[in-house]
Amino acid sequence: MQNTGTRSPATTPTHCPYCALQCGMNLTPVGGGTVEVSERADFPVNRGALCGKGRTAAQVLAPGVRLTSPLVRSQGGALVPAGWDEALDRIAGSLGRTRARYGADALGVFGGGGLTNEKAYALGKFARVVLGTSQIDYNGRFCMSSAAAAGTRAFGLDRGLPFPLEDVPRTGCVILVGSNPAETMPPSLRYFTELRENGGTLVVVDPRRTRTAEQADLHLAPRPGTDLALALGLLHLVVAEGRVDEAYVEERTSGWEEARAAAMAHWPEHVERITGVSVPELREAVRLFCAPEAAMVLTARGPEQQAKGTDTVGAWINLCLATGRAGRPLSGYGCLTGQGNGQGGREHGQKADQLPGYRRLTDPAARRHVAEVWGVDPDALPGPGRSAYELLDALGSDVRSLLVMGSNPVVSAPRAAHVEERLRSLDFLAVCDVVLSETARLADVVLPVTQWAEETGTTTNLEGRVLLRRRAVTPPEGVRGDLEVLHALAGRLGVEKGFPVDPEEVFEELRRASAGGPADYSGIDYRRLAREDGVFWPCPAPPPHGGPALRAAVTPPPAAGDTAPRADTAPRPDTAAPGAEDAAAPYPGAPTPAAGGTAPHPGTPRLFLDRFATPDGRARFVPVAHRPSAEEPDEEYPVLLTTGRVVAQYQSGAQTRRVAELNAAAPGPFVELHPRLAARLGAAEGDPLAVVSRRGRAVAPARITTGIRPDTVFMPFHWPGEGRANTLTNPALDPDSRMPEFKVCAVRVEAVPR
Ligand SMILES: Nc1nc2c(c(=O)[nH]1)N[C@H]1C(S)=C(S)[C@@H](COP(=O)(O)OP(=O)(O)OC[C@H]3O[C@@H](n4cnc5c(=O)[nH]c(N)nc54)[C@H](O)[C@@H]3O)O[C@H]1N2
Ligand SMILES: Nc1nc2c(c(=O)[nH]1)N[C@H]1C(S)=C(S)[C@@H](COP(=O)(O)OP(=O)(O)OC[C@H]3O[C@@H](n4cnc5c(=O)[nH]c(N)nc54)[C@H](O)[C@@H]3O)O[C@H]1N2
Ligand code: SF4
Ligand SMILES: [Mo]
Repeated sequence: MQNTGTRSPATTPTHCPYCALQCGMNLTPVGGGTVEVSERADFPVNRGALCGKGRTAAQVLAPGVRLTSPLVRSQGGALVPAGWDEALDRIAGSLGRTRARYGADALGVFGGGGLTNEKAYALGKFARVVLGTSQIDYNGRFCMSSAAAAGTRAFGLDRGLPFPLEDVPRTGCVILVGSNPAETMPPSLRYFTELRENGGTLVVVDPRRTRTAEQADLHLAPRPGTDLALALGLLHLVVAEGRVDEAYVEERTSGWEEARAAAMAHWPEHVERITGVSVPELREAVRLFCAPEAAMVLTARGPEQQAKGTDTVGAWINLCLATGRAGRPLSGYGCLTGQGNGQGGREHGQKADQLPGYRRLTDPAARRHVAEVWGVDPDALPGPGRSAYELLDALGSDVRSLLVMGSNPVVSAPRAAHVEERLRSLDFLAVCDVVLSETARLADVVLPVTQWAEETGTTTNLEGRVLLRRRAVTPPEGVRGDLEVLHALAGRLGVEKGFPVDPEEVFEELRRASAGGPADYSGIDYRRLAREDGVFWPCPAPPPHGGPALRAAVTPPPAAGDTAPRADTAPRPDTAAPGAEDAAAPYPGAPTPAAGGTAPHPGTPRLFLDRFATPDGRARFVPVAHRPSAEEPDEEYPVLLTTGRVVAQYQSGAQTRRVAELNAAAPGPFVELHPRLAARLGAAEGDPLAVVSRRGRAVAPARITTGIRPDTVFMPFHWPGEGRANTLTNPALDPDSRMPEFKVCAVRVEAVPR
């Protein structure tokens, strides 16, 4: 329950716009357009703590910083202010013409994991129902998609953390793999310090001695791209040292023999040669992980953003399964998602292969269910489209027009110079953003939208906790919400109904669309979210599900006509409530609502305690073997480049590069390198270095530290221009998740004469 305590009446409790922790904060307008951010101690995830980005987030609400008028490309080629009607007419007219000429799949949509659940849901529906295109994906593909693929493969269900963060300090050991929460989620560091205060141990796996690694009992610094071998080496030792939990493996898993055989092929000495982590260090990690009764493995982008990210996460999951550390109290595998709605953003249909409720677009039952909620013919729903990088790569050829909502790929996509060139080759680009991002600068039309604090909506944090972000301030003149944009474009494209502008109305429809799916939100509503500290999905509605009150909210199908693509012509009778299976637990073994059927479902903070979400209830081992990165160093490109984040900037920097305090703390890109490599190059601290890969060249000052492997350089990716890390990165994709290999490519480093 929220303790609103002594808050002033003008103060609104809400959540940070940025990362997946979704810290609670209070916002108070204090006049003159200024909004004050203050501590909100009652929210359990951050208990009042905020990082610098959160503390300064309200500065981006100021009219001088953000967009307040639509912009259209003039005859002379400049972006000039325009009215909303003109801007919307241009977008709808252009999309309609492209579709008439080239077909619906010539229209692309690129969404974002920062969008609320309501926006992500409406965007996916807009693409499939209004545009009729299969070509939609989003930046979350660049984020946690490998963990999602591996989690689904092993457990039958993907939710970032299968337990709340509050469990972390109470387990015995945590292995943090390629995760730097000291910089990427500072308030969460407390969970790891408390773990150690409670006698637990922390193992950090990172090629760099990060601020997080400095807190660890054991820091393993593998060569970038070798986590798969590392995890296999640990599993090998688990077997060799007789630490397999045979009873658990027998009772709760399948596929152990094959996975065991694969691990046995990875001798510790062999793993040491691949990873650079010594055999004694491997043994120590196994000892720390296996000694206590409970333990966890948490991964983030380090092992996931690899062309073998899915198998890599699979290898860490195998380690958990062999030792009985999944689906038991205070034990398990989890992925720390990244963006504000990194979790919910992947559940409700902006991903190329998914429908709301985390349903698969290729599943006929899922298509029937969602088509019914949308009032369209299931056969009219397009199939799966291209993944994010493949979509960007197809711009200007197969895909001629693009709508971007909530991403800045000019800075954040791999092989960014190529992506920028593809964006420029489009017939038409429309961007909805709060600021004039590098991607918006290339657009034919830019729509200025309202921000987090100016609108209500839900997000789902890294724990699977669905939260209510409340509107706290009035938006400036001239901006409109993303939902209003979709409503207006749908109307102009002939779909008058089904795109409400009220987020609660959208959420009510999302509930029904998600009902019975893996990510079932049907038991959650705004009233409940306003009372509770969030509700963990799955949270099915109590049976009898979908009684008259809920069903009455079904949005009528869009009127048919040649501009209403693929919509069912005959309004569907609002047939019987969904079958009994919809009212049942969202997956076999999930907690069901109390008998009697009227008590609200409490939500599911902890998954898999009784069984996994697979058909037989067993977690699946997957036999995986190490393989090299898509690009290994050679004579021409002898050094490994890895990329990531610094505490004071967020993502492409579109928002945080507009805050003076953050720029002072992190003014620009840099190349982190070891003194030995620096000496070889004759480079001193601050000297400009050129980093050259097969895709391009970037220049940034040297930052010399013994905290990085001598064979590796690191660049943060938050800046455009000369120091853009993504000019260099390799778009080699994971075969399962289609994740690009942001975390490893081969480069050459050269001193640049000043
Ligand atoms: N300040 C800040 N916070 C953020 C964000 C931000 O942009 N800025 N973004 C948010 C988002 S969307 C995300 S996804 C999260 C990301 O959160 P993190 O995953 O914690 O962030 P990264 O810096 O991308 O990567 C983590 C670590 O992986 C290491 N690493 C690099 N290569 C490898 C490798 O091959 N193996 C291993 N094991 N480790 C490797 C890097 O050295 C780095 O320290 O942060 C969220 N929070
Ligand atoms: N080299 C390298 N590249 C990476 C990564 C890496 O580790 N290394 N990490 C990858 C990861 S994990 C991620 S998540 C991506 C993120 O990369 P991006 O997708 O570029 O992320 P953001 O900078 O958050 O972009 C969000 C954009 O949407 C705008 N925006 C914010 N809120 C809203 C809203 O409500 N509506 C609308 N319409 N717009 C909004 C912001 O102003 C911003 O321009 O980068 C990836 N790129
Ligand atoms: S940790 Fe994340 S959610 Fe919390 S204040 Fe910082 S950016 Fe915002
Ligand atoms: Mo991310």
